[in-house]
Amino acid sequence: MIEIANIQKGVAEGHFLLLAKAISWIENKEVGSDILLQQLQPEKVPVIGFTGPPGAGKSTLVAAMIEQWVAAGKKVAVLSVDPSSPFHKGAILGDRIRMKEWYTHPQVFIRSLATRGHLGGLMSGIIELSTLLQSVGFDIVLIETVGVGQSEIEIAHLADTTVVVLVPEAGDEVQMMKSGLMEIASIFVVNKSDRPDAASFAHHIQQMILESHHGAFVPPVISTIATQQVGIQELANAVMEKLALPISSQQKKQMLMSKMYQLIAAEKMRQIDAVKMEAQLETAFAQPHFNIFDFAKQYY
Ligand SMILES: Nc1nc2c(ncn2[C@@H]2O[C@H](COP(=O)(O)OP(=O)(O)OP(=O)(O)O)[C@@H](O)[C@H]2O)c(=O)[nH]1
Ligand SMILES: [Mg+2]
Repeated sequence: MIEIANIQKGVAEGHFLLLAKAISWIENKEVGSDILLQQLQPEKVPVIGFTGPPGAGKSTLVAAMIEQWVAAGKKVAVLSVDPSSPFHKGAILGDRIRMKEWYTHPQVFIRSLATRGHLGGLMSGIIELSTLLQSVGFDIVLIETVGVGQSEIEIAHLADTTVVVLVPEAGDEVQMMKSGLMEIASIFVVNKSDRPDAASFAHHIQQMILESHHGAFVPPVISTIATQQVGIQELANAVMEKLALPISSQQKKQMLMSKMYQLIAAEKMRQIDAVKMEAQLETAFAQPHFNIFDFAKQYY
């Protein structure tokens, strides 16, 4: 059994071996890992999501943000999530380079999560691990997700603040924003602002926000050049301003509800033996009046 107090002690001293072990333990659903989760008492540690299309510069931005917070004496944890497995290897190798100096820093813990190897689903894995990180002495938890589609929107429901990273040449992403990203973004970043047309792209995003946002909070649009540290201070300020805004109990409840759905769905799915189901399905499908709803009932 891994004791939370011992993980906390390690984090306080800048040793993350036990934390890494606990994470693998939770990921693999080892016996006793559920008890560890049930003992967690998360602090009010902000969870900040960075999301956007592959190669937008999320990791470079995250690395730059880490620098800001480390300089301010904070302990930072990063979960790097890649639901689109084909990019996975490349992304992690890239991150190793992009975040090189932070992999060994005593104030920084970085962990990559792959879709596979998560018994019970990626989303519930993120909920478990971010709650663990909030409970063992970090001041900030960052979640980087590559995504074009539903996954990043789901992840946004788990974060207190979501930074959507776009690049000037984004075309499809802007289309996609209309169908969901617009609602979940707390802050828009136009990274790679060293590229031509960056200013007009940022202006375009601004227009879209003004046209579609009806709430009291209007997400800011921040232009950055992550590789040159341009706009990083502004981004850090915007994140802090967003985090300082009060959250209604309704919003809190919604976040918890969304987490509950993920946890329950994952647990239910974990109980299903896919190999057995496939075999049963094969037999059932061969019958003349196969009906999927009738077949599914045995799993409800
Ligand atoms: N010109 C320019 N290049 C940048 C900027 N920010 C990042 N890059 C480069 O863009 C490439 C991708 O950067 P990453 O930080 O790995 O992007 P990412 O969004 O984390 O990528 P994935 O995790 O693979 O989706 C790298 O070669 C960076 O050096 C920028 O502001 N300007
Ligand atoms: Mg990355």
